[in-house]
Amino acid sequence: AEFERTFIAIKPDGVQRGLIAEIISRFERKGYKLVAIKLVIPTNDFAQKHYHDLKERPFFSGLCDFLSSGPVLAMVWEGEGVIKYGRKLIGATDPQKSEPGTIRGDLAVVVGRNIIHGSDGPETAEEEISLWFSPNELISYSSNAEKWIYG
Ligand code: DAT
Ligand code: MG
Repeated sequence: AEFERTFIAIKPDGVQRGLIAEIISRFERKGYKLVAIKLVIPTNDFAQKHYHDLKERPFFSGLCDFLSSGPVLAMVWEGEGVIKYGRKLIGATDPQKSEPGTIRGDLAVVVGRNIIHGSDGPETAEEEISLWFSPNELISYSSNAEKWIYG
C-alpha cells in the first residue's frame, strides 16, 4: 500500500548525544516504514531554507547556526497518518511542555535543543522531503510486516 510520508530529522544535539537508535526505534516499532535516511552537515544557507517560515523570529539565526553546527540524520518515514502522529511521537516544541512518553518529553530539556524535527503538515512534508532528498534517494519497497500492521 502507498501511504503518506513525512520528513523527520535528528538535529546535531540528538546525534551528538547518541540518541539516533533510541529515536529511530520509536518510529520503527510503531509500525512506520523508513524510506530514506542519510547523515549530512547542512550549510547555514540550507538551514535557512529549511526554516524559511521562521525567518522573522528572533531566534532564527541562532536556530540556523545550531542546525548547521554538526551532523543531522535526515529521514523520510511512511505510514498511515504518519505526518500527524509523528508530531505526536515527537511531542510539543518546548520540551518543558512535552508530555512524558514523547521523544522531546523523555529526552530533551530546552526548546533550543529539542533534538528532533518533524514536518507539521502535508505541504511542509512534501516541501521538506524534496529539499533534503532527491527522488532516487526515496526507496520504494514492500514490507512484509505491513499485513500484520494494517490487517
Ligand atoms: P517544531 O520544531 O516543533 O515544529 P517550530 O517549527 O515552531 O517548532 O520551530 C522550529 C524550531 O525552532 C524548534 O524546534 C526549536 C526552535 N524554536 C522554536 N521556538 C523557539 C523559541 N521560542 N526560542 C528558541 N528556539 C525556538
Ligand atoms: Mg516546525
